[in-house]
Amino acid sequence: MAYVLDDFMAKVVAKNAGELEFHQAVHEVVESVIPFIEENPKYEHGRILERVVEPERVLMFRVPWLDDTGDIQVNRGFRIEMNSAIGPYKGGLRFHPTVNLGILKFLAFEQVFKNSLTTLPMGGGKGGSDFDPKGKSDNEVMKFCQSFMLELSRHIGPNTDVPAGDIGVGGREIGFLFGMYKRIRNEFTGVLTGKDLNWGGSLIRPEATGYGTVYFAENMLNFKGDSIKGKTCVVSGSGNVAQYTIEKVNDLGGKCVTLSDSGGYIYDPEGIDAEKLAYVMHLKNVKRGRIKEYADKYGVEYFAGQRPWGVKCDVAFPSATQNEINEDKAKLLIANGCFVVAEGANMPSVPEAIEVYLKNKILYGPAKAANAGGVAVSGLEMSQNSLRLSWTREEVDERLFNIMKSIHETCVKYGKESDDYVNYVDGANIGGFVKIADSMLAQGVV
Ligand code: NDP
Ligand code: 2IT
Repeated sequence: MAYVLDDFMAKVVAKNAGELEFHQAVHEVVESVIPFIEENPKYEHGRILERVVEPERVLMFRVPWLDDTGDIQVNRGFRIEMNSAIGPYKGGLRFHPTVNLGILKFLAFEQVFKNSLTTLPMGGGKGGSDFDPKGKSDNEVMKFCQSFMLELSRHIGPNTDVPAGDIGVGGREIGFLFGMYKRIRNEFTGVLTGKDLNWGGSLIRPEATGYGTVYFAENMLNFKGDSIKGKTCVVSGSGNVAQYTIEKVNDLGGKCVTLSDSGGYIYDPEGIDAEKLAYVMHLKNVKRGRIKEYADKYGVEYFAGQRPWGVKCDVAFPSATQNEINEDKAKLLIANGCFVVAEGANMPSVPEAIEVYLKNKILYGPAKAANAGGVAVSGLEMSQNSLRLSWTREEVDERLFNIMKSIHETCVKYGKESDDYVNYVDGANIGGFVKIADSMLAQGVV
């Protein structure tokens, strides 16, 4: 009997009550792959869909730590080990007060298909905590990371589960986590990615998500005989992904005019050049300040409490968080001339916004394809750790570039419609699914 989307989703919703973001992520994938499964009934016989929406393992744990006043704080820690069909669980850690089980399950689910698209042998996972690093001292962040790792270290390992960064987890946090893992296990291994260069990190890993997203946009544009050169781009967020998106857009001759954080956005019509970007990196990565300070420094406008989607542009790079573009904002982007959306963030567009992109046949690169460069270079970091050597910047960048090209080709293969429009949503979902599903079939009922 063929799958019916609504019936399948009703079961997922009943079994995972209240996990709205997880439902949203599953719905998008299942909608794409049901027609493909109808043509390939072996996947239905193998109950791949039923299995793939059920995490292999969910870990939830208490994270107690002492703050600078000597008071005891308690956070909740998570690791979702979603799917290991094609490799050890791999995916980031998010530290943000909004983190809950449903958000991490959506992220882990997306990660499974994203990692499959990279061509590298990585399963999917995600973790994190409702800990808020904002406003905490370095000492408090370290105390938290150490307590978090005390429990997490029982469950991870270089051949089992390899976490990395995400929102609120950058080089500083990876350092504290790595130090504690090493101390607990008395092992120097590639158990985390995004490490510093001095202790096993890879060149280009900090840049990889932003660079990769721009490479993906460039691939979509090249496919249409166009390029980023001369394009005006709108970027949300001002963290790791946003920063290196701007660096690569500048490299390729485009111009980025916005940045945001949870306080609001800045609009710099002249463009955020290398010098201004260096200021942003210092502001955000060292001073840990607010994006409003950019407006004060460079005399540009700041829009408190708003997102940048009303700014006229050719290309949009949402690079902050999930569900940051609603239906109205998608319509506004297109009305203002935007014809490329490349998602650096995970699931930044609500389903109704995606419908608007597809109906208007714009170039829409969904997150699991467009932002896969980050985890791809994490995979390259794992390879270098296993080989106990380091590749050059050029070598890693070239591999990243080729991986993004190959992801684009996979999307075209599975997503090209009869009028030649490439539906990258179907392309990424089906392209990511095939390898997982075939591997699960080959490995039996596990
Ligand atoms: P960072 O923590 O470096 O930066 C996050 C940025 O997004 C900050 O500017 C932050 O503002 C803003 N932001 C976060 N949450 C919200 C919110 N609820 N509302 C408004 N703004 C918000 O994270 P990254 O740059 O690493 O991650 C950004 C996105 O990219 C996420 O969706 C992440 O999952 C995705 N991603 C990251 C990868 C990576 O390698 N790092 C790989 C693939 C995807 P503020 O400081 O005010 O909170
Ligand atoms: O969402 C993501 O792909 C990441 N946060 C990066 C994960 C990783 O393992 O590098």
